[in-house]
Amino acid sequence: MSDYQIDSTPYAWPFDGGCSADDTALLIIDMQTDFCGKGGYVDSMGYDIALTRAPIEPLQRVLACLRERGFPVIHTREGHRPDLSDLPANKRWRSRRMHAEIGAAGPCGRILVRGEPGWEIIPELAPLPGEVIIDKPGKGSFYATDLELILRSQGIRNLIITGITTDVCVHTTLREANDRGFECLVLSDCCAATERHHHEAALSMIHMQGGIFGAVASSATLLAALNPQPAVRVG
Ligand code: C5J
Repeated sequence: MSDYQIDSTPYAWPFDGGCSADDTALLIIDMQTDFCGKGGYVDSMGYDIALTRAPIEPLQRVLACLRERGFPVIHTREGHRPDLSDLPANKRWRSRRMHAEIGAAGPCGRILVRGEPGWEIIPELAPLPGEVIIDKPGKGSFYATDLELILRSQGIRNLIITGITTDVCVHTTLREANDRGFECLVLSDCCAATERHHHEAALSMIHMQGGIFGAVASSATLLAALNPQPAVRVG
């Protein structure tokens, strides 16, 4: 497999020179109706879903390119069991205060409950048969899931991280992954937050201390690295 290096900041990613479909996965976090669809959880809390929908188009381009090149794709879904036995009381209390109580009926079914329409991944980014889907009860994709076991079993060392929201589930997953020694690249326009300044701050934090959690690039930069232009001969 060919090796790629991405012209990211604050360093060229990955740190050790190159990545390929053998050791690198695309992780798409929580692109569910509840986070970016009309009548979902984020919409019910009163946020502007134009922000959380912005990554859909760039993500479609990245997904198509990485699928074509054989990179593993892993999707996550945040949600709780229908009996809410895995829903912490403080999470429920907070969501109730925001008028979007987890487990309550809403326009897209019961909010953030597994199997409900709002919990589904949006059709624009639907997983293909055979792609891994991680169901998680929390913000981090490693907490109470088999994600780490799957990554280690497949020899994945590098993660290209995308999805929503940048400051919550993306950042929590990024930090969990970094602590476990996974080398992470966050695609800036393939993520979004419910507030633009939180998105910017979350991306900025990744750059601290020489890339404390990894590196950041745009989808265009990633795609340029994956589709190198042939050199033009002059004269
Ligand atoms: C939140 C998420 N924001 N996917 N979840 O509650 O970021």
